Amino acid sequence: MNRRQFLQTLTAASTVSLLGARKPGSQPNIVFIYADDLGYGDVGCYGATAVSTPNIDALAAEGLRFTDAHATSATCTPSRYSVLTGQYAWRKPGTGILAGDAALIIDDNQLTVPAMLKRAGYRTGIVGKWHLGLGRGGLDWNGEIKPGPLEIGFDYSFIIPATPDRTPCVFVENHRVVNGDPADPIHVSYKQPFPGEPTGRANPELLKMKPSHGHDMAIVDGVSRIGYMEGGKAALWVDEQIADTLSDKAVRFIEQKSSEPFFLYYPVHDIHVPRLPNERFRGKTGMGPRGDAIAELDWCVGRIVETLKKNGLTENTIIILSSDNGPVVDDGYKDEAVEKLGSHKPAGEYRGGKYSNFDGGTRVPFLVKWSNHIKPGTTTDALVDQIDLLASLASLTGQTLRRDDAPDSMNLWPVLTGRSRKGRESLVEEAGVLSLVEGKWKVIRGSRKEPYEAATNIELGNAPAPQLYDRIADPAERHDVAAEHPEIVQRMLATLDRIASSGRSRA
Ligand code: NG6
Ligand code: CA
Repeated sequence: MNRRQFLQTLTAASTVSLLGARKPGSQPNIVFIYADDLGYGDVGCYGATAVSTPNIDALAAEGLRFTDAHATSATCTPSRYSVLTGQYAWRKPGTGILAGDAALIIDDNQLTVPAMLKRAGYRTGIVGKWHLGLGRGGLDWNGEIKPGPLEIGFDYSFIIPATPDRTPCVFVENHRVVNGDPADPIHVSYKQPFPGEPTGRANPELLKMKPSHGHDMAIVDGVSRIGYMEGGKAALWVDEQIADTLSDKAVRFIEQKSSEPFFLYYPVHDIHVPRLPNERFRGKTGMGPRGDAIAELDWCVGRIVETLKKNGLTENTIIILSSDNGPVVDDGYKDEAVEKLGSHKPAGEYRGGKYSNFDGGTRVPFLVKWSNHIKPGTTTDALVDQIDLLASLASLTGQTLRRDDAPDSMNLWPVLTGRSRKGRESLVEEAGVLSLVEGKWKVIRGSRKEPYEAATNIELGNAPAPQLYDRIADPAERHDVAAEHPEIVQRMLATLDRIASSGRSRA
């Protein structure tokens, strides 16, 4: 450790203990807005011009913008699992994209962000997309739905169980389906259709938005989904109203009077498919529903900022915004996203997108705003990962983690607040295979998987031999230099194996 690093560590340590020593009630509130499938280049403050995102841009203008921040995975479930538990999802089998009837994948004994903050005296809530499974298998949607968010540390929960394109298409508030009707019980299956229920495959004439691939099972609100369901007619959501419903619940959670600080995890449904923003946003951009969903997302962000302001909470609330994986244009519906994309670059200058081993899969917008603590309008190229939120927020709230808690989460609180530029030295990214980023290098493991997916038109970045990219000279990962540096490839693959076999990456 050189002198500068030593001083940084010292400053970080003393700040943490000072904050930790604050009296209960003076801790800052935390809102984590987690967009779905929002790409690096999809918002104004990261270069988009075809869509305007004034509220998201304002977070950047008043806070800190990261240019090398990552989701741990190029798809939803593993990223969300990693954020909440501080453990790389790939360590645990069964953490790929989950069906809507999957069991909860977080164990009872795992520390989570909400459980950790609860320990520090926070009131904790989730409003939005869950996608981490519910129950223990064979769940009865008409009874008590648990274990779920409340069992892993949230005091309040209002969720979309899986994704907007997966059944069941109902909200679950705490342990119950909202507007569930015992006279019209809900059944869900991912194996076979229910007799008498129309499907996208058999009844395309009933659809207002047609699938381009997959998504030909149960029809809800004129849109066919993944998975089958029957019953619960009064409980079914209307896609065009999801943003309003969720933002109402988020506002209500913030405005609840209590002496405790709050943590709101707000995983919004935009801009995942099916993209059906409210009519207020229709035509707001020239990019069709995908662009209009970005406008709706921006409105959701604005509503949170407004609510904090109205309640005098602006100064004492940290807002963090990011996305669970990179962008996809055609994710299974004919919604004009491809036709109307124009020159917009959803992943910015990066290659690939959602599902991809290339950086377009995991490099995402990441903004942190905290008035009077973070210098407005700053940008950092420090390497950070969303998985670091757990250890970082533990440090903010003066808590020490046990060795086995959140084994891949690093305390980067000084970096997340702009007091240090020294981010991670390395990180593991998960897509089709694992990649290791270390300093300026990134190695992608070799595999026999498809290099390209025709349905989504995404370069997945799989290749039989390991690939090596220079992230500084070649951020778009166009020139594989593995053949020129076999020793670096071997060393990095050995490091990756060591990180995998040791079960942890935090020292
Ligand atoms: C894929 C779906 C895609 C999306 C994704 C999960 C098909 C053909 N594609 O399997 O539409 O739902 O899963 O997205 O069904 S995520 O953001 O939740 O990871
Ligand atoms: Ca996603």
